[in-house]
Formats: sequence, structure tokens, C-alpha cells
Amino acid sequence: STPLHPFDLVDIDGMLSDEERAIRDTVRTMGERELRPKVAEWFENGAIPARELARELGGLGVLGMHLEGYGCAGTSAVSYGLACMELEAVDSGLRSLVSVQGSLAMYAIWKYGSEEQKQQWLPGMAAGEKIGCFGLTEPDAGSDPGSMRTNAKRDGSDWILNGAKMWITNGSVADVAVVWARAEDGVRGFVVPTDTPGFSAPEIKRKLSLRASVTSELVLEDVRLPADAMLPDARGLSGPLGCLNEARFGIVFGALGAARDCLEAAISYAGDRTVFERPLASYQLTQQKLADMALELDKGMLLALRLGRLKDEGRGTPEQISVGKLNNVREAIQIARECRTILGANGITLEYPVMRHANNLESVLTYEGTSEVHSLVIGKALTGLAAFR
Ligand code: TGC
Ligand code: FAD
Repeated sequence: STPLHPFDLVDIDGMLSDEERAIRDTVRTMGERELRPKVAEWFENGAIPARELARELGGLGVLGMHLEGYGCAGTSAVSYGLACMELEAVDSGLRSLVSVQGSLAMYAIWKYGSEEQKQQWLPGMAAGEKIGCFGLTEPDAGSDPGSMRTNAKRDGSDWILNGAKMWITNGSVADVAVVWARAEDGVRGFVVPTDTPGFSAPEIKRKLSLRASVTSELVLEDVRLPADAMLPDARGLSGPLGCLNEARFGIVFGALGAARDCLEAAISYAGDRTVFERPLASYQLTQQKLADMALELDKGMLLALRLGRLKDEGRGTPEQISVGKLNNVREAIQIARECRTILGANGITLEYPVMRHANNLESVLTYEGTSEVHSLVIGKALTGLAAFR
């Protein structure tokens, strides 16, 4: 019989189409060859060559890959998820770059933008020539984006934006920012070229998580924009939240990539490491850890694939995405921490990917809706009662 693959005990691979497997393998090969050799250094330095990376990822075809037209590949949701998984197996920061570019900034323009906005920005963003960011969170409005203070006021036909956004991925390196602001008729989205006077994006330093990713503040001081800078088809909070569904979906797969990479490192380490005269892998306690982690990885994959198939049939709901995001990120961080124990002291270094993944997953647990927010979304679906406020 075929030996069981340690990361795919129940042959989930057999549930993928040839095209899905091919896309996954292409991203995996590129990630292993081009990104993995450099990622520990990027993480250690807290700096990435963002432009070069964006072009490389654009060349690979993963930026906005699940969107149709405007230079985007138009792949299935499952293929997009698998690409996220392979990128996050290298580092959550790389998947973040792709999530924010494709699922947040590009998706907002693709879904809610005018034809002119789409023509102007999407082809360059798909190619990685232009980098985008997505400004929803503020210093005092994270889980509750409805309390945002950034505002957009009319001056003749122009818009004047004032306010501040916080924790914005790709902010300092972006050419274009999709900024959500309170206008007279509620929350609206604006396409802001980052060279507009009054716009600045200081980088946030001293992070202990997601160090191979640019995170910034966005400062908007009397930023004057023409009337056509507003996204015409996004009205209210459902605009930005609609984008979040896309990025959260990618994370459902992505987080498992980080977990798989940890498990791979732990199995290999346990096989090589001798403790009390025998391989660490030969002890029952170790095997129980490995078995439990493999189960969670496989269950998470089944969940991700189910959500992907639903999305491809046009039937996924936000609540279902919350189930996936909550479960898979929570299990991934558990796996990363458990793997760290198997590596002992070596586990705390950048010689191995495990603690880097564990630290990154702290951000992943928080962004795109914290685990508490997703619990409350599911709680509301179960009881019909909203417990957010
Ligand atoms: P609530 O009153 O429930 O809803 C307001 C309006 O939005 C609609 N809606 C959604 N629409 C689409 N998708 C969803 N998931 C939606 N959830 C709600 C809702 O139907 C309503 O529409 P309408 O037309 O009736 O006005 O809103 P609330 O104020 O009670 O808040 C609900 C809550 C807490 C679930 C929501 O605000 C939330 O999800 N909070 C978390 C915020 C968040 O996830 N922020 C992420 C920022 S971006 C980011 O983190 C990028 S990191 C990426 C990376 O680097 O990879
Ligand atoms: P808060 O909302 O202040 O929450 C603090 C704690 O309170 C959390 O544990 C939370 O779960 C809990 N809590 C909140 N409400 C409730 C409740 N009703 N009941 C019980 N507990 C509750 N945002 C963007 O817009 N764009 C980006 O590109 C982006 N990138 C990011 C990159 C990184 C590395 C990080 C760390 C964050 C990023 N974010 C981004 C911001 C992210 O979305 C927010 O951090 C997140 O939504 C949580 O908001 P907060 O940090 O303000 O925490």
C-alpha cells in the first residue's frame, strides 16, 4: 500500500484538481527556491525588499489571482487558498503582502470601483508594479471599525480626508491606499494615490511578529482628492467587510501552511535528535504530540477545502469563513507552539522556522478579525443574539 504522507494522512491531495495541484506546486517551488533562503534574514532585520518581492509575486501570477479580468488570472478560490498556504509555509508576512494586495486593495477596486479606477490600478497591481494597502483600522477603532473617526468632507466637488489609520500592511511601500472614511452618508471608500499632498505613512518598528512584512500608520492631513476618487459601489461598513471575507478566506488556508511547515521541521528534528540514547521521535509522548498535530492539520485542510468549494459555487457565507478563520488560526498557533517544545532550545532560534511562525501567528490571530470577534460572529449565528456591544 502507498505509505501515508505525514502531512496528508487522508489523501486530501486526491480531492484537488490537476490545475489546483499544479498551481500549488508552482507556488511551492518558487517559495522554496526564491523566498525561503532569504526569509529568516528579512525577519531578523525587520525589512523586506517589498518592490522586488511584489514584482516577483506578480510574475508568479498570485496577485489578485482569483479576480477576473484586468490582468488577473481568474483562478478558483481553492487555487487561491492553496497559493496562500504555500506562501505562508514560508512566512505569514509574504502571504500578508499577497492578501492585502489581492484580496483587500485590488478586490475593493475590482468589486466597488468605477471602470476608470479599475483600468488605472488593477493591471499594474496584478503585475506587482504598483503596491496597494487597505486602511480600515484606526488607533482607537480595530474590532469595531464602525467607530472610525477618519472623515471625508466635500469641498466643492472635491473630497478632503482627515484622520489616521493604524497597523496597515504595505502602508509605507504602497503606491495606492484604499482608505475607508466617514462621509455624510456613512462609511465610504477612497482610492488615494500615496503621493497626494497631506498623505504620509510612517512605518511601525519594533514588532516581534510579522517582521518580514511592512506595517505602517497612515496619516491623512487635509488630503484633497477629486470627486472620482470615491469607490462608487461601496456604501456603509458592508463595503470593507466584504473585502475582509476575501482575505479571511485566504488565511483559512494560509495559517495551515505555517502549521505544516512547523510540523515538518518537528518531525525531521525528532528523527535526528537523540535523547536518553534514542531518537526523540521514538518516544510515545513525542508521537502523541505529532499524531495530534497531524489530525488538526488534516481536519483544518478538510474545512478549508470545504469552504473553498462553497466559495467556488458562490455559496460561502461570512459566518462560515469565521468558522474557518477561528479554527485554523487557533489550531495553527497551537501546532507552532507544540512543535517549538519538540525542538527544545533550538526551537527558539531563527535557524528553524518554528518560533518565527509561532510569533507571526500571533498577528494572524489578531488581524482580519480577532479570535474573539469570530467567536462572537459564530455565537450570533447560533443564537440570533449579537454580543459585540
Ligand atoms: P454589523 O452591524 O454587524 O454590520 C455592519 C454592516 O456590515 C455587514 N456585514 C458584512 N458584510 C459583508 N461581510 C461581512 N463579513 C459582514 N459582517 C457584517 C452587515 O450586514 C451590515 O450591513 P448593513 O447593510 O446592514 O449596514 O457591524 P458591527 O458594527 O456590529 O460589527 C460587527 C463585526 C464586529 C463583526 C465587524 O465589524 C468585524 O468584523 N470586526 C473586525 C474588524 C476586522 O476584521 N478588521 C480587519 C482590518 S483589515 C486587516 O486586518 C488586514 S490584515 C491583512 C494581512 O496583513 O494579511
Ligand atoms: P481591539 O479591537 O482593541 O481588541 C483588543 C482585545 O479586545 C482583543 O482581544 C479583542 O478580541 C477584544 N475584544 C474586542 N471586542 C470585544 C468584544 N466585543 N468582546 C470581547 N472581547 C473583545 N488593519 C487594517 O485595516 N489594514 C491592515 O492592512 C492591517 N494589517 C495589520 C497587520 C498586523 C501585523 C496587525 C497586527 C494588525 C493589522 N491590522 C490591519 C489591524 C487589525 O485588523 C486589528 O489589530 C484587529 O482588527 C484588532 O483591532 P485592535 O488591535 O484595535 O484590538
